[in-house]
Amino acid sequence: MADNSYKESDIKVLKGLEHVRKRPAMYIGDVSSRGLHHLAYEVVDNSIDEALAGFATKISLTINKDGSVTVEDNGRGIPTGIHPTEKISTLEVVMTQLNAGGKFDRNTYKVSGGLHGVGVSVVNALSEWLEVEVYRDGKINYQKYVRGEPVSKVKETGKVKEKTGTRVTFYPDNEIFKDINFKYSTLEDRLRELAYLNKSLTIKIKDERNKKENEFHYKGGIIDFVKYLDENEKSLTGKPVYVEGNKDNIQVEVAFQYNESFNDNIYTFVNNINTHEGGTHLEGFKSALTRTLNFFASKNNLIKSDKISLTGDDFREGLTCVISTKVPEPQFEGQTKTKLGNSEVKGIVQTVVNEQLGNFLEENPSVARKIIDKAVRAAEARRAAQLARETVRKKNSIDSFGLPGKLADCSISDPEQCELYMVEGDSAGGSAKQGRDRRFQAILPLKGKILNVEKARINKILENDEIKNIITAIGAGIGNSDDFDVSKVRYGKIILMCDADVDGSHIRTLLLTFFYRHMREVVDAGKLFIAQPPLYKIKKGKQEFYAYDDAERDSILKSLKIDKNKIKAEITPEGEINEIVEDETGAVPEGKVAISRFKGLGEMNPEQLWSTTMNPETRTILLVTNENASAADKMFRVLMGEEVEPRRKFIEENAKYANIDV
Ligand code: 0RA
Repeated sequence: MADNSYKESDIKVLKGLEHVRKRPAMYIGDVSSRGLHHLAYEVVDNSIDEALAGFATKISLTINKDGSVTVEDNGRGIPTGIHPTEKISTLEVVMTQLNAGGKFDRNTYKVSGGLHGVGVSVVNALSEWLEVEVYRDGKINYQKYVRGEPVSKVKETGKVKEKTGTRVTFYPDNEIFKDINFKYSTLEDRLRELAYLNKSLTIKIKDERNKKENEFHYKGGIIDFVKYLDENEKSLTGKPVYVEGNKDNIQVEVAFQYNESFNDNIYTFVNNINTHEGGTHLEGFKSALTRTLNFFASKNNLIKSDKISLTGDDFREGLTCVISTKVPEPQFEGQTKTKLGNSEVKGIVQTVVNEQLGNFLEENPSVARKIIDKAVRAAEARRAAQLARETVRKKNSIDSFGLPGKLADCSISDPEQCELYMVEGDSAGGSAKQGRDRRFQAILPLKGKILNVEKARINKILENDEIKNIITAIGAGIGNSDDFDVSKVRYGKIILMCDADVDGSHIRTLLLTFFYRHMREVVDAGKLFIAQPPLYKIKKGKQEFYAYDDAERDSILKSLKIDKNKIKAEITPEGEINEIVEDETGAVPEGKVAISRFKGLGEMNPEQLWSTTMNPETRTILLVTNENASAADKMFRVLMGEEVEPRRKFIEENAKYANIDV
């Protein structure tokens, strides 16, 4: 598809779907794995619209053995009669014409905005093939398409009793998408979220490739969502507080509770779309929460010291909240078009929360006291943190350029070209300092395990030396919008380099937790990466090879025409083959082969570290992304929180998929 000779001026008007194939990113954001999954969401969204209109109650998604995806609902079915102006089946119009679905206005709260609601025809255009079956008026109607073009007319292929609905099966076009492999867990996270947001719906997911399946139906809706997010936390409020209301066709639902952690987690949705950047609904909630709780506290004389004033931040410590709004004509703003702009929504949310939360506090004074107590402790910690921040700042202005002594900085000053390697251990740090390209690569060695920020308040975090070094090396502050400025980050890439063992993965998780909780903008900006050191070195004569996993090791052995079962090898309990046959010069005699497993980065000399893990020409680094914020949040809480049992279970269930080796 990539046609480099194409210029805007060459072709004035492209027919709808042709344009989708020329410029897929304009419709689905990008053609990475993210865009691929967006295809499935788009089809599901059409079924969700049918549910929001009051007609569908069940939706199922199946990843088929061949890698195609089927989405089926029990709605009215896409109309199949002849379209009044197009003179062909309406089904064909909906499937092949851009934005045709919109003309029907099936419901007030369409899932549209941002990249949502581009229409099922976009999915069709970007699929190698797509089949649709409509169950309506006692008949089955069917049509197939190849890259968006029908290969036959709409045909009646059978009869049904009672049954109505729509079934779409599509196989993404690998001329458009490099990777057409759907990830079960990614789709599962989104479908679970949709089931929480639409309490009358039952959503099933099934993976025919490996027989995984799940079914989601939550009678309690977003109340259940909050409980799920806080599954491993102790609730301060007993059960979530729930408020709802509507005005001028705008519907508001909020569920929240407090737990004993120090994080705040507020998820906001408009017409089922996660508004990552917040907006007017969030503003309305925050201001009502602060006002109502402060009012209750002062009315009941709950703040003993007059030195303390409680701010919004204090009232959000330990808060887990889901805000779901339905807005007829949502305006989306912000960088990623996920910020609600409609100003009228703020007042509506504010009124609903003020009134109903006020009543709740009056009726549950002991819960109210607990919330206020927690906020008071948060305020005290916030004051201590301010002092700690000032000492960090002062220390910076005294040291030369304020950078930590352990940091070996790079010489180029343009941040975009620079990389910061955060390296586990002083010895690997030393090798990295010698092996690096000092023009653009900086090294910050980290001593042992950094503080688990999941279990510490901000003042304690700021007292930690290792964390202070990280903050000053990055140079953009710490925390949310006010205290962190992503434009000041001193490096284009921040690369975590840890050993490929249990301790290494623990340290990596601690670092990821720190970035996720306290420098989320670094993650969102796509600046955080994980280095991939090799696991094995294979030597034959003077030749050396590196393998990054077992499969690569085996394929190297195969290309050297060596049967791994025939080498006289020692296989350790970890499954490693350990036969090292080197002479005093370090060479291995021809025919013989040496395989060694790197136990840690420190075992590699500077040249090896450079050529395998740091040289931009040859290394592999993994970008850390945050696809689904609530799923990521839950993962960190499970991995780093207080409770041991859920952690063990999570790791057992995910070790195969998530590259977490324990
Ligand atoms: C247009 C009009 C009508 C339904 C749909 C589209 C529809 C589309 C999809 C896509 C997936 N599932 C769907 N279910 C329905 C309704 C027209 C009518 O019957 O009045």
